[in-house]
Amino acid sequence: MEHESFFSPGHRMCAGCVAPVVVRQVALAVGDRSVVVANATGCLEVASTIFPYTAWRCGYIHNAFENAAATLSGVETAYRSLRKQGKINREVKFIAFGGDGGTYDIGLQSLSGAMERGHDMLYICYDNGAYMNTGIQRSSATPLFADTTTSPAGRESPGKRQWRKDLTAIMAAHNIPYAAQASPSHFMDLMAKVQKALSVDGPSFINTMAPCPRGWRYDTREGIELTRLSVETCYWPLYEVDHGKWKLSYKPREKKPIETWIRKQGRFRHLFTDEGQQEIERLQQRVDQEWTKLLERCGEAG
Ligand SMILES: Cc1ncc(C[n+]2csc(CCOP(=O)(O)OP(=O)(O)O)c2C)c(N)n1
Repeated sequence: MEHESFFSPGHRMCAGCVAPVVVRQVALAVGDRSVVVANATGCLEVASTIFPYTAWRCGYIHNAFENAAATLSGVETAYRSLRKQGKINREVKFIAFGGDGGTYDIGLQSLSGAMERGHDMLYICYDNGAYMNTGIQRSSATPLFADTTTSPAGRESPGKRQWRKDLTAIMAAHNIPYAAQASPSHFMDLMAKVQKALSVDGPSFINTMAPCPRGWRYDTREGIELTRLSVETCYWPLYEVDHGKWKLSYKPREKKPIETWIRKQGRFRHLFTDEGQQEIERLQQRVDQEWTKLLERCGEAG
């Protein structure tokens, strides 16, 4: 018999939003194991728990924007104690979901603390590249040159001026048993990564791409295609760091130019002018540099 997913349809995420696709894929990988989910404030939480309804068919905690990992640390510790006392006999898995604002930026210290203390939990960031829920403000995950409400493109500025923070590498630097980057376009890979992350003893982290039609300004049908192009252009490479060992999960047969990914997004429209060509080249150079660095880390260079 098919198990019931811990995330039900009928939530109120926007049409074309990829975050719920990610959660469904994670739920498929989890199967019928018992889970407790902690969810940082953000689109996923706001649109899936509109009182008196909820899309979550599991133990679910909504907490402040910045402390999903800290909250889950406490719950996981209480669980270990109750298990020791023989008051709980079944196995429970702990999963936190946070957007990039709640993970890369404002929740980073609580996440870092939870990872360093070694709590047995999986933290999943659904990275849509901005604070989408509150009106598309830039985050440290926003790509270089993207137009957002707090990094507006115009005569004075080409959009966001910084490259995105490499959060997956920062998590790997915590020397946790498992860290990975995934994309729902490669769902078998994403689900295998969730399985691995849940099987390790201790903390694990998965960073997954999750486009937002409002913030990226794309046709609602194209969300998954955009995740695929982010991987094929090597803007969002798929890899894992399993007990310290870096491993590439997927190598595009032919690396596509970054232009194929940004052309489909309204937040980069300002680059498609004569002057913008220079910026597109800078973007390409940075993607190439980061890709070479990753190949070296994974022992795939040359
Ligand atoms: C300490 C604090 N600052 C700001 C807010 C307002 N706030 C709620 S959700 C949100 C943005 C969430 O962005 P992100 O984590 O990227 O998730 P998304 O909405 O994009 O899914 C902000 C700024 C808050 N709730 N708490």
